[in-house]
Amino acid sequence: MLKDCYLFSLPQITDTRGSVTFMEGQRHIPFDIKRVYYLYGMQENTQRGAHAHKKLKQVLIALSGRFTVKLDDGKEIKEYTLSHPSEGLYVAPGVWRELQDFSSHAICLALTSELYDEEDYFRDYAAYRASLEKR
Ligand code: T46
Repeated sequence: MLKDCYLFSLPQITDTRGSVTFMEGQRHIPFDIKRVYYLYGMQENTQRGAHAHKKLKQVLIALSGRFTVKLDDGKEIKEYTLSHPSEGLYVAPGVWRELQDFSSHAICLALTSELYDEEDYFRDYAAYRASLEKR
C-alpha cells in the first residue's frame, strides 16, 4: 500500500562525456524485471494511469521532462514529482495511480514485475475501493 511506495536514487556516473544510470533487477530494482514500457507524446493536460494493479509491482522513472504521480490507497493520497532520470518511484501493488502534469517531451519509463495482463487491473475506482473493503 502507500506506506510501501518510495522514491529512491539510482546509480549515476558522470564524467566529461555526460552521465550513465543503470539498474539491475533485484539489485537496484526490488524485483525481477519482466517487462519494460514507456509513455511519451503526452499533451500537458493529459492524465494517464487511473487504475490500480492487483499483483504488479513497478518502478517509474522520468527519462525526460517532468510529471506528477498521484498515489492513493483508499486511506491516504500522496503526490510525487518525477523530474530526474536517476530517480525511481517504486509503486507497490494495490495502489491507485494517476499520472498528470506532464511537461513537454516527458518520457515515463516503467519497469514491471509482471508481463502485461489486463486481469491484473482495477480500472474502475469504485470497484477498487470496494475491493479494499473486502480485505
Ligand atoms: C501503469 C501506468 C503508469 C499493452 O498491451 N501492454 C502494455 O505493456 C501496456 C503498458 C499497455 N498495453 C495496452 C493496453 C491498452 O490497450 O496499451 C493500451 C494503453 O494502456 P493503458 O491505458 O493501460 O496506459 P496507461 O498509461 O494508462 O497505464 C500504463 C500501464 O498500463 C499501467 O500499468 O501503471 O502506465
